[in-house]
Amino acid sequence: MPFDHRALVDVAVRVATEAGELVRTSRDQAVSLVDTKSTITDVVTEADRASERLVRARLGELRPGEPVIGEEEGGEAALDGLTWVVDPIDGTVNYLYGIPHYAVSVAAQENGESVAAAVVEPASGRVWTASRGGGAFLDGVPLRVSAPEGLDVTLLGYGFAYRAERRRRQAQTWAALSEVLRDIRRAGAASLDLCAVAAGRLDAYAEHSLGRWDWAGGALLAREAGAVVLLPGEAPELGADATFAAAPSIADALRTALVDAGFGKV
Ligand code: LIP
Repeated sequence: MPFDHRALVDVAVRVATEAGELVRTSRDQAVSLVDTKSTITDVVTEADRASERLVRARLGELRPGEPVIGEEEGGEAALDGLTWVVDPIDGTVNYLYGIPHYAVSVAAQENGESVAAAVVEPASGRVWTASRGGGAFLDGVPLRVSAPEGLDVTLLGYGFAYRAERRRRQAQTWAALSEVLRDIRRAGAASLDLCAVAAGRLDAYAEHSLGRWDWAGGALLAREAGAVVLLPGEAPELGADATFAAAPSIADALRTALVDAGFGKV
């Protein structure tokens, strides 16, 4: 029986909002105990862990029997049916530094494709939502991507890898791209970068080495708002682990410019 995507969005909003409130109110204590993962800059706080524990517990109550994949505890996707994909704090470094630009992202996926999502910003209270075929919204207001006339008036969001030697190569790419674009922005939370594309606050976004949890919610919002979205593995010329989202008016030109700047080889 097909899933009620609208009902799934409501569940995602509910649990992401509850987790976001926990994250927001526990920051002073949470950032006093910080661990690292892949590199010294890849941090995790007790709030990341507590947020994911809360989301898992609430999904277990509201959607019993449906597996969860989370950034901190991992997990396996359902072979047939629904899987929940959770980033308990997307933008953990921002959270650590007290920069109020981070989110809790909760998405439902069927066979690896996002069908419902909520990206909640605890600091501002903004709630980004989308369902497959149902559109994308910020606080209930419909979203539509921008339509820049060319790359010279395109604002691109991006992110750096945690590994220093890859960041050096990425920086060379952005130096080349800065000559052809309006400007570039590095905000530090992939889900919110993808939401920004959906809202036309960025014209495009590109980054390597995201986890499923980073893009699961925001990519659905961007696609539902009309963006061209390419997930890891869908654009080999941009790199096997590239995530790309762009306004249709410049998507093809930007893909070419990224390749010419070496983005696919960093
Ligand atoms: C972050 C992403 C961001 C990326 C960071 C990090 P996290 O996710 O949202 O776009 O540049 O390196 O991966 O680790 O804060 O959930």
